Amino acid sequence: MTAATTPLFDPYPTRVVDHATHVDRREPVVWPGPAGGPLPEADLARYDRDGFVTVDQLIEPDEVTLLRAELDRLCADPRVRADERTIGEPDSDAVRSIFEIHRISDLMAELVADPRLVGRARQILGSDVYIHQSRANLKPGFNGSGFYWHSDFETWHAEDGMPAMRAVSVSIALTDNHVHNGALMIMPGSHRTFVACPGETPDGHYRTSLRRQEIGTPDPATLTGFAERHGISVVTGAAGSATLFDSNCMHGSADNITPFPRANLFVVYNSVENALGEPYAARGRRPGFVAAREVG
Ligand code: 6CS
Ligand code: FE
Repeated sequence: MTAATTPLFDPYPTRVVDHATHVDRREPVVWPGPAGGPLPEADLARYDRDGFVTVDQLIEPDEVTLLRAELDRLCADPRVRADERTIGEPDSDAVRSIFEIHRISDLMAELVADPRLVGRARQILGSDVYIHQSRANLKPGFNGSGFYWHSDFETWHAEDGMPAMRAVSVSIALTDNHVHNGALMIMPGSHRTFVACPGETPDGHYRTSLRRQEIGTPDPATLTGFAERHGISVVTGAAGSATLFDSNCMHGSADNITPFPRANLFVVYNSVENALGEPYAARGRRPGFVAAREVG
């Protein structure tokens, strides 16, 4: 087996200069592939245009109840709390995220393999898919911290060696996502521009970036221009709804200072044609629990 190597040409150079630069997206958003899938044409068109689409009640209320109880069970389990895949809140001992949750919980494993999710991912990516990353973001009431503006692809390209923009995130709301409790914010249309970020990737960056990301985030001037050009959509939805968003959407979410948790399950499906190589802008690979390297 030949060692994976990073090609000499990098179409999306990032973290190499001290200022943000823009590169037009090279890949399709909705990939051609075997026809058919659960998403109606209108949803595919909206996803192509905006970079995201929301599906009301993708999962049923009784499923939500079971998944919420499972999440509570995991958060109360001292072994889970002590696991390196569990990330704490920066300012409290509450849980911020549990990564690779589909390998920790059988119930979550069942959900991420559900055709209601996988079928939509295959339809958008035009190929078979595998799970690049899964996580629960708990965003508890009163002290659930936010996620600063970023493109996931910028990190997955720079730090995980993801070659192209051919991955989709599915966010399943396990609690009601209101405008006020830290809902996902996406700049519609931002997925069509790659924003290279300043700074150099520190060794072991994930140990800090998963708690509070600084490297791999655009500067305020760039974000101001993007927000003026694209606007900002606040993605709300009842528990059980889902949002599918492209790997390169500029997105973030605010702190949650309300009593109402915003607990979402995120699954990232990557095309089997887009398997990870060596990082494009980091000295070492990230661990498998944030960037899976087995495609099958
Ligand atoms: O670094 C990552 O892979 C994670 N960081 C963020 C802020 N979003 C995507 C992913 O969970
Ligand atoms: Fe993200």
